[in-house]
Amino acid sequence: MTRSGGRPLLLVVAPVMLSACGGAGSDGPTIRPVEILVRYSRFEPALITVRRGEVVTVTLRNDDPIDHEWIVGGEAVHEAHRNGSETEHETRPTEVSIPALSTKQTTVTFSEAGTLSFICHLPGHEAYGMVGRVDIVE
Ligand SMILES: [Cu+2]
Repeated sequence: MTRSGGRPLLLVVAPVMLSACGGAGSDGPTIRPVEILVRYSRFEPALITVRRGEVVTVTLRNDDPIDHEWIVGGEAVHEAHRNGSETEHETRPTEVSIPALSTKQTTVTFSEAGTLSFICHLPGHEAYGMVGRVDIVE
C-alpha cells in the first residue's frame, strides 16, 4: 500500500517542475553590458538607457592619468557624496573608485523606472562636467 501510494505523487510533481523550468527560461533577467570610458574627465557615453530589472554589467575604463569615481543614484545620494569624506568606494555596486589608467567592473540592477545620475565626486570633477544620466525604462 505504501508503494502504490508513492507513484501518483511522482506523476503530480513532474509537471510542476517542467513549468517552473519553462518560466525561468523565458522570463529570466536579461544581462546588458555597458561600457563607459572616462577620458579628459568626462564620461563617454554620458547617457545610458537600461530596462527596469535587467542585470547591467558596467565596465568603467579610466584612460586618464588621475583617479576618478562613478557614483550612481538619485539626488539624495549625490548630495551625501558632495559633502562626504569617503575617499575609496569598494563596498557598494553603485559606488566605484576608478584609479588612474585602470578598468573596474560592477553589476547593478535598477529596480525602479526613472532617471538617475552618475557623477564623479572627487573635488571639482562634477563642476568640470563629470556628470552622466541613466534612464531606466519599463
Ligand atoms: Cu573624476
